[in-house]
Amino acid sequence: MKMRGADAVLRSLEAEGVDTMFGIPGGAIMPTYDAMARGTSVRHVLARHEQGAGHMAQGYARASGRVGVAIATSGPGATNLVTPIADAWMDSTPLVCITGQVRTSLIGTDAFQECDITGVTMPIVKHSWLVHDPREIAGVMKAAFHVARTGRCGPVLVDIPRDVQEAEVDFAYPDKVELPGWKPPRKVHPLQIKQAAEAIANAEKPVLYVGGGTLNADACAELLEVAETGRFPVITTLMGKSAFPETHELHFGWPGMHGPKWANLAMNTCDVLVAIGARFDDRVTGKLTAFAPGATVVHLDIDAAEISKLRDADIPVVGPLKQALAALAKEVGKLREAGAPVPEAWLRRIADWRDEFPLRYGGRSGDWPKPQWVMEQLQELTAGEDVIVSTGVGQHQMWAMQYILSERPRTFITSGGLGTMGFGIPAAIGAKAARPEATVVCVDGDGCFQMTCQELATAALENLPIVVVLVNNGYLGMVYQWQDMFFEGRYSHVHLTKSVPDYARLAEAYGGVGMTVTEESEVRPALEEALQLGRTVVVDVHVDPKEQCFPMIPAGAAALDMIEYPEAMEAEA
Ligand SMILES: Cc1ncc(C[n+]2csc(CCOP(=O)(O)OP(=O)(O)O)c2C)c(N)n1
Repeated sequence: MKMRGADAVLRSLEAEGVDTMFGIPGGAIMPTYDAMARGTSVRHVLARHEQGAGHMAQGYARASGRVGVAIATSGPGATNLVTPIADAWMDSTPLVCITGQVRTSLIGTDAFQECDITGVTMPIVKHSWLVHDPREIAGVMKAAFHVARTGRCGPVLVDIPRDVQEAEVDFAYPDKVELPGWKPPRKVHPLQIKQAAEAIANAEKPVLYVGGGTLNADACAELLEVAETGRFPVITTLMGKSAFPETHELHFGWPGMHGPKWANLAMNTCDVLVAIGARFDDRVTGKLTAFAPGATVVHLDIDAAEISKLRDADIPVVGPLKQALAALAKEVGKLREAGAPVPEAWLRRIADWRDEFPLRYGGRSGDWPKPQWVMEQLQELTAGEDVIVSTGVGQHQMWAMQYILSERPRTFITSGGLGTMGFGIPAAIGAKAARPEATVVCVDGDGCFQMTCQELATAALENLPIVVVLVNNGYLGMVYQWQDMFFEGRYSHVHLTKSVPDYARLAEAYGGVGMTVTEESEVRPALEEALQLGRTVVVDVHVDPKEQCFPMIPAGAAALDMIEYPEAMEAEA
């Protein structure tokens, strides 16, 4: 069928089953926006900043399991997408970013709004294409979606010059992908599964260390089967949070820098550590050479490059996790039936540690509610409901990890690898677009909020209502905490103040509802109301600015050298 390149882009998105894309128009992408005006079944959500559009596409992808699509113009539009692309790269989020480029005759001439965006993003995409010929569009789009979602998920970029969008082309969407160089593993090796099953089923002190790859692989049901068949304790990373129901008796928290002591004790004293779609990130391991000493490591991952990257794997299992975990559950079941011992004593020991070293915070120390207590109220009010939580980056993110219990897959969406402040609000909007029936809550910090709060207009006007619970301590809290603990209390440029801007009035200016809460007694009613309203709401909760996030493993320290909630603070409280 004859059409313009721009129409071919939209017909390709439709052929891929895309229902929503997020973006902002501009000169070099105008032909494609004009094609939208002429008609497409794909909903376009108009963001207020391309970074917002990119994080929305990420939130959409993480909540739905489908590929997120972001679209922007050349030059500054494209460079504004760099942070979400890097974020998606670090957190293995499937993303197709489409950017306009200056006309092919102008490329390399420093033309208006020219930027070599395929060059800029080279190290942070799985692949990118600069489309020179309109006849390439259909094949490139097919390949882009295929690469983003197969193997280890991640971002790709399709850069399309304006004249290529305008040129006429005979469009046919291919059935097959022609990519001889891209062959992600499709099968797991039965021998690797057998070896893994034997090591795990016979372990005295096994731990399943579950990362975000499990969610990406849609392998949560299979994970549950492995854990329940073998009665293995499960510890989920920040990125793996929600891959396993957190009220399940076999769930034992989150590892690493702000993980509870019981989880880090279990990870670091286990005899068989089973990493499942996890990557031994430094925020999880602390000092690598001191991490889980003596444990036999079984590592399951779709990406062979992760095996023995940081910690040698004794038993590698490379392949799709859904298949691998299903096979592993079967093998473990056979071994259990044949009499392999169930690690009940080990499960009891971890549960005892949990009783002995619970998460702690002090009582009220002054005029403000404690942030952890606010998280507990949010947990109580949302337990059992269809709620998705996104977060910003900082102390509030860690408290959300510690106190909000995720029950269903894809219900906790956060920026793990890149740690991008400003991720929370747009990611929540994208999640709402993917799952309109769910209540979407963004737990944000006052610093993070100010990086992307303009997207509240998008939420209000595009009918994508979200509830922002602002943990407002008036500080760049996590940096304040580090200055307090590691820089002898020399606070340097971390004070924001709680009341500028007036967050509630700002929310109203953006077409939402604003509430300011300064008293403990007001917290629950405000949250209750916000969760019921069905509108975009910002609940600005002024919390104790002195509260810090514990336990904490200082960067580079051994995991077991963690700092616990200081007695002094407790006494003061
Ligand atoms: C874009 C970006 N800039 C800087 C940082 C460094 N950083 C990490 S946490 C943090 C403070 C976040 O403050 P706030 O949003 O108020 O959250 P809090 O820690 O107080 O809960 C900063 C500045 C970052 N992670 N991302």
